[in-house]
Amino acid sequence: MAPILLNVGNESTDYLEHGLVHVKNPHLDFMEEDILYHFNLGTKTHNLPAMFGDIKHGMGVPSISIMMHELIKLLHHARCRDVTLIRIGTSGGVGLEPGTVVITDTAVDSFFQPQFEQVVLGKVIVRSTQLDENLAQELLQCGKEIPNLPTVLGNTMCTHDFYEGQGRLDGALCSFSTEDKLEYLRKAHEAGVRNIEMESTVFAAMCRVCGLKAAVICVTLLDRFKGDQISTPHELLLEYQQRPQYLVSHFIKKHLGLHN
Ligand code: R2B
Ligand code: URA
Repeated sequence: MAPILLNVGNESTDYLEHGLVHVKNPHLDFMEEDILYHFNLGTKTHNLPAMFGDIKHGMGVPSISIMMHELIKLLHHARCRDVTLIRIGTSGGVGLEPGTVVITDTAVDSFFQPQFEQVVLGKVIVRSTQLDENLAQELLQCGKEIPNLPTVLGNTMCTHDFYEGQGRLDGALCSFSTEDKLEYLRKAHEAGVRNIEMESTVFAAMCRVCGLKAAVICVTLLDRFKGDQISTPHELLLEYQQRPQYLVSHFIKKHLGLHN
């Protein structure tokens, strides 16, 4: 019989230093093969490190739009029903305490318009970025139910660049003054923008066209009125990044009736 190693309460965290993903199951080490039945993959039949070892998520509209095309086709082919998609991530805050979770009311472009422009065959197709209002309200309520999780509803501006495109003064190029930057952020704030990121408009537009209920939840890493550089300590950044995940897991548990 294979030895069973149970290391409860005194678990090694060496894996964290190597950046590896940890599975909390000592039995796995003694299995000759692990068949991932639902993915139709196995550790003997497939070279998983070669197939997936270099997977990284991209950033911005082109990356998420490619992913959304294939995800939506997957959901279609799999005949999934009543699907809800939630984009979670990080963002720069506009007049908010760092660490605030923003549930997107409307995803807007750099002109504060609720639309995404897709160039198709040399012509611009304009798509609405309206998200599901009831879902946003439900998520806001979930945020309120979690202690120490500052959550607000606001518009999210999606840009095509992290530096000049978000009015940063610290890029390799900068063609504007500090006052120009602050004026733009003030206008954004007046238009209801509470955070800035790089994927929400195309995500919202594609979900809407395909009839998918969708929401966007991003934590703010800094207040852009106060600066551009993300100098928050690493540990705190990690904690911030978990906040949208907490909120979504609370929402899922409520829906599954697992919440007490
Ligand atoms: C938020 O953070 C990333 C840029 O740092 C980008 O993917 C986004 O939307
Ligand atoms: N992600 C962004 O797109 N902007 C920020 O300022 C922080 C994270």
